[in-house]
Amino acid sequence: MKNSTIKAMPRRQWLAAAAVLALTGFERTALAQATTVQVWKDPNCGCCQLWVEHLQASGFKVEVRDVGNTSARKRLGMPEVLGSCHTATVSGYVIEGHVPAADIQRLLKERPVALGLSVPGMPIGSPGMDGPEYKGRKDAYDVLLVQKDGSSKSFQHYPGLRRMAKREGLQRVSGDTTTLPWATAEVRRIDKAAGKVALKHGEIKNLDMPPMSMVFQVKEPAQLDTLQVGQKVRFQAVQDKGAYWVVKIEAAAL
Ligand SMILES: [Cu+2]
Repeated sequence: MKNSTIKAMPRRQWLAAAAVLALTGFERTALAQATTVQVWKDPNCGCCQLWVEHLQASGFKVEVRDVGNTSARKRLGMPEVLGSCHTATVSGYVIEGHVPAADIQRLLKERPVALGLSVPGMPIGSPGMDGPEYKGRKDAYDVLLVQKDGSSKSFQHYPGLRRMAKREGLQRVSGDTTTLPWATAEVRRIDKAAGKVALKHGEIKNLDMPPMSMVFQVKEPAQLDTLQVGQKVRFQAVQDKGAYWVVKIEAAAL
């Protein structure tokens, strides 16, 4: 009878859902292994590499393009304001920044209509930004579900492990740079055409960023003219539009 066919549908769907839930961790990993993630990143980005390793540990196959992510992000339609240090694609979705593998797996399971996921900036405690140098610190952040028109909403919230009050007054965006503290660094790579510099830097107090190797956009690339790889420098940096910017950089006093 027609009626029983209609009634049987939800049950069949329920059984299919139950079958997915019944998969063991090993089987889920095997499913993920069939999935390839393509990642565009800068070769000097340490936290990007750690994120790649996080994906691999979660069972994804990862193909890395060490050519930077700015043009890939633009081509793939991920808004710059939601930008981070690396851009990826997986099964027709765009993944920007330090998105946890679990959220990518959920995205691929639920397959919502969307451009993809983004974790703008580089929140400490997100996968790849969770090394020993952060001493277990976890800041609150959202994984955003991003639509093709650039709109976004929270896909998953991570509450973080400590109160944010202490971080009030941090100068994260550009503004008055005269009061910015100086940080020290060694120049690792200079890309004047792209307006970028890779720095192995000490603590950046106003960004609450511990010592690490990072690629920065440079507000005034002419400042790179006199610098050389291996040189000790001092610099001031801000966070703006999902990227880290050097607003001033110069040779460190000897
Ligand atoms: Cu990063």
